[in-house]
Amino acid sequence: MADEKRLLSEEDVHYILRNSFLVEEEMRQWYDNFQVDCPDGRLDKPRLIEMYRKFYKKGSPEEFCDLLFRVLDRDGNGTVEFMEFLLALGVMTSSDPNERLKWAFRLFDINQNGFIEQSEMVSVVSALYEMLGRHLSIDGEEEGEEDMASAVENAFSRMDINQDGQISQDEFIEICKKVPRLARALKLDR
Ligand SMILES: [Ca+2]
Ligand SMILES: [Ca+2]
Ligand SMILES: [Ca+2]
Repeated sequence: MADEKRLLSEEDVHYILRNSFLVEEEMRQWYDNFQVDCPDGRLDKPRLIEMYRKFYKKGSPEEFCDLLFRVLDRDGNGTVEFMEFLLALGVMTSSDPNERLKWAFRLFDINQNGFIEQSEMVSVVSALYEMLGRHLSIDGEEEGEEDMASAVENAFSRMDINQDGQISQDEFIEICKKVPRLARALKLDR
């Protein structure tokens, strides 16, 4: 516990327990993992990419990590502190699908204007393609890169319920719950 004070104050611990679905034991476990990967208590972008490379050996996770890092680094100081990491983790492992989808929405809303534009969806999906080595399935079938644009267009228009050319958070959450296969393809499902 003495060591943990470097990364987390008691106040932080209470904040996370109050605001996430993590229990204290899980938090301590993640603390140990985080410390192995990031001995200085901070995660920078190259290290995040390194972590993802271990899981996606055939793909290139750089682009995706770029997008992910932006969401993880809440205060935008260029590194992900353990606290920020835990907050994201708390949401991603939440048992409440609304919380998980709200988090995913932020990943898609790259310019943070509160809506997902089609170009943003293309960016995120193509980053996923790159990471997975171009084996992403939107409608149950494996698709090549040339199909990606039309698959995204299709997904986008299904999500854009009021057809105003952009996807609001409500539309996003509603359709992801209604069409779990779509959510799965976009890696929003666990
Ligand atoms: Ca930060
Ligand atoms: Ca946007
Ligand atoms: Ca809309």
